[in-house]
Amino acid sequence: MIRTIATQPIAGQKPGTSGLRKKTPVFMGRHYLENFVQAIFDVVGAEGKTFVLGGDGRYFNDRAAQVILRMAAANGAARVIVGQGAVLSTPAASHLIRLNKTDGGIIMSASHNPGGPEEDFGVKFNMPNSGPAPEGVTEAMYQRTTEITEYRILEAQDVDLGTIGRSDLGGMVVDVVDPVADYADLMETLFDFPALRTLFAGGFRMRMDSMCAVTGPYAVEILENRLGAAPGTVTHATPLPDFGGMHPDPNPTWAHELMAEMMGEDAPDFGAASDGDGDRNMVVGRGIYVSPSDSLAVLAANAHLAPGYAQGLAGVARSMPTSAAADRVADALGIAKFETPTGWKFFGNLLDAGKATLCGEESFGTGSDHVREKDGLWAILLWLNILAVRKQSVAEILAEHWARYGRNYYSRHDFEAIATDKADAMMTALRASLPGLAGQAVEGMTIAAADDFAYTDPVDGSVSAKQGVRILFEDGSRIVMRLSGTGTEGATLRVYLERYSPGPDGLDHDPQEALAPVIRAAHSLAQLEAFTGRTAPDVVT
Ligand code: G16
Repeated sequence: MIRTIATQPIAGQKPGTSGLRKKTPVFMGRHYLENFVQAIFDVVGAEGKTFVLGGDGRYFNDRAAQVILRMAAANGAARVIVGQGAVLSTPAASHLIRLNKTDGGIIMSASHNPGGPEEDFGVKFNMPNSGPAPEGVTEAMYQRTTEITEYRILEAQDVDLGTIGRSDLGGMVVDVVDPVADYADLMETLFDFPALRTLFAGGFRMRMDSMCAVTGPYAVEILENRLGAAPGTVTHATPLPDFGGMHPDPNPTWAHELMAEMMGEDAPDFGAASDGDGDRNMVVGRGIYVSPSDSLAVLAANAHLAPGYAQGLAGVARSMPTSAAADRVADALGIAKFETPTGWKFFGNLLDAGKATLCGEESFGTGSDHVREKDGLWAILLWLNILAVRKQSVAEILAEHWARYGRNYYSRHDFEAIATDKADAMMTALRASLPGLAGQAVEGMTIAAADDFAYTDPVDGSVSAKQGVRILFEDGSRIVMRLSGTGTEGATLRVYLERYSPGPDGLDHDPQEALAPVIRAAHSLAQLEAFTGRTAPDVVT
């Protein structure tokens, strides 16, 4: 029986950088999930449609899936394809949308944010192109949540999501599928699996930290089962509802176990980590950390070594705060380059239009046109393919890269859980100061230009303004500041720092040392301590 439940708008259901993310108790509150899901269906329409559903397995994932399925049935959906156990990594969900040509999908994840009864939960909608809904669509969903008066839900028992197979839910088909198989098959089409098997058979050692999150089963299947990496290569391989208390964010701060092993004695040849929902990646060589911006540049320069990209790249896109290292590669290759706002959704049109093949962000996201999400394991496999062909270490590949293109020293400093009014006041003052900055000297560097990044999508002409403050120096150094759109507690200030060294000397400094004057300039220009009381970042990437 379909029930129509009276409800009222709930304030604050505005999707951020990537869907709606809130504290789990908020999401579990009366009508909270239901209102948002109804708003999704009201905007995209459910009648007769097919959707994909899955999540990163965090706390409340299983219950939320049952609610979403009953609401999909009540809203007239024809079919929902669900990952077994209601689990799908974000890139695997994106792939299933494309593979089955569905009308989109709902992904339950708060990505790299911690999970658990007191931590974070999230829901986002992906379009039929399999990418995150663009701003126009998420804004319409938000508007709908401000006027909602009722939602529809089927009265029914839980669907068995633990068993692969087909069932019926109030006339809607529910197909429970293996979450890993199709994704792993896709990877086999892109990379030289025989060469990777030879690499591992030759004693190549790898450590993959799945951080008790969704990539565990994917990484075990692909790396250990299909490629023959030693059993135990994948650590923290069992996904847990609270990620074992870990913060499933693959960066040097949170993936410290991996970092310690890779910097230690007898380190493996290659290390990698992925996040809560499997779309982020961090790669580390023996004794050397690869910044995400450098990783994008190296992948762009070497992608043709993998079969899936042997024909070359149409273009490379990066988010604005990501370093310009990839631009130098694009220029050398004579291919297009794009600079978009933060948020994977901004790459969708470029990928759909065939303008960009590779995309990447400083926030540990890298991907290609094989899906419309960033893809952690994909990036790790592309690195492995490059290592297998070049037969060099990560350190050697980076050194050669910098020698050829110069080095964009780069770091991001995060200041977390700042009181929102203080962070807003700081950004307002900083924005107000922008017109007068050009020509000023700070820390011995002269400011060439300062603005607030605005983006006009080259495909559909949509404009996104206020995407981050940029302060550009005459020597090519750069400071970017913006407030995160994915946090759930106060405001997170992200300070992105970059300085270019053309080489041949000065390519092997510690990034924090190389960036020291840029860091000091950022603090003084934003009056960071005066506004926020903070002097040191909580996370450095
Ligand atoms: C999301 C987005 C990314 C973005 C990142 C950080 O990643 O998909 O495009 O770069 O958040 O965004 P912000 O700086 O606004 O916090 P994920 O992995 O959390 O889905």
